[in-house]
Amino acid sequence: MDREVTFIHAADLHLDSPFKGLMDMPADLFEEIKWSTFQALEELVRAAIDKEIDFVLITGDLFDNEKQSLKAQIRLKKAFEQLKDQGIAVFLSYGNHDFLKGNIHQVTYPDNVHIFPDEQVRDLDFYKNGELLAKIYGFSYENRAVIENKTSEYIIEDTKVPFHIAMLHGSIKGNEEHDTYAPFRLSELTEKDFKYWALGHIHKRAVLQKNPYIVYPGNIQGRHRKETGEKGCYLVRLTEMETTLDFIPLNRIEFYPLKIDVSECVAAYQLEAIIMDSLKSLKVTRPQLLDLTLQANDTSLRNWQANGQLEDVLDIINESISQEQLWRYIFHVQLDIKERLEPSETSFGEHFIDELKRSFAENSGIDYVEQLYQHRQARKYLDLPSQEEVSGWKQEAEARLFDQLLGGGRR
Ligand SMILES: [Mn+2]
Repeated sequence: MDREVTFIHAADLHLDSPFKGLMDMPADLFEEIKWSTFQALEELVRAAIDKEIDFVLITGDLFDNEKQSLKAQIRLKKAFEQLKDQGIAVFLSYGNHDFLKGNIHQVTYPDNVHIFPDEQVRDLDFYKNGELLAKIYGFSYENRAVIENKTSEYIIEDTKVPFHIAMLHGSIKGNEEHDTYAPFRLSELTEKDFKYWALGHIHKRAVLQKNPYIVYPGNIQGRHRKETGEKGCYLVRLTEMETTLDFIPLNRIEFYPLKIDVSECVAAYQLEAIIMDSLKSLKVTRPQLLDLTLQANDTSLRNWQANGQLEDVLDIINESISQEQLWRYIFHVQLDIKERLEPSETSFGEHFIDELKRSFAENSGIDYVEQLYQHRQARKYLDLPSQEEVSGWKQEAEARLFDQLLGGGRR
């Protein structure tokens, strides 16, 4: 008989994320945004019940930080109770954002929830109708970082059990975009006989390999402009013969990058109509936070930004689109101006420009922001930015600086 299990694989819930970067938004929208991680969790529970799955796997970073907000713990407990009512088990491991030693609250979860208790890889049993159907392997972070490779600790002993599933919160060795925790090589995972590798840590969903499946489900709700598009979890069905995977979107609010060409505008007021037209042409299925890029061929746009006219236009647009049932809001804007004067045409020598470019290339950018993050008062409120964030800031600074220096002669 071909036996089967079905489960949901989620990770990086980051419940109660503070969305600090959006605090300037209208208060009612900001409230809604702050609830979004909890709503995504509700969607997850609904999907688990609708699809009548056997269990849920959550591979680390359930909470946004080690303090594990009490609100998040209570919500999570409720979610787990709803799953328990339907006979659905939960297997969870803690990650680098919610490591065990940082936990200050003492909420106890219902007994359908199985937690990996420490940093040693262990296996937990899943029984269905009295049969030991699956073994789930994993570990939890005890401290903020696990830097050693854990793959050698994943060992299958009881080969009579039909399904072996591994949970691992970490990243591929040599991945420089993210902090490398519990680093692994793909070959180290594939050479073992696990049916499925349920990864966590990387917030962008990715199926790294199909035989066996090695999967990052990504986070369940985007939290900033780099976490775009649909976010959710995977519904996985394992039989002894095959594995099927379906993505289920859970996010309540979507970060949406949008590029609009406004090169035909000759006066600032014309921006409004062009932007509105292009917004109207888009299909909206959930509230969106728009990260707008305006493209133009000359620097008038830069001037409209400098004299506040662009901001006025965006305020008017936001006022209108934020009233819609499925609201949208432009929370970030950047300019992409094609025509740049050659260095020789400016008052700056080529040598100076080259020097500046070299300086950007050689500096990571962290030196310039580090002081702020180390400041005694500031660090209470600010989390250290990721490498990705810092390099984003650097790119933006570089673009602005060169636009102003090289476009300066045109004003
Ligand atoms: Mn995470």
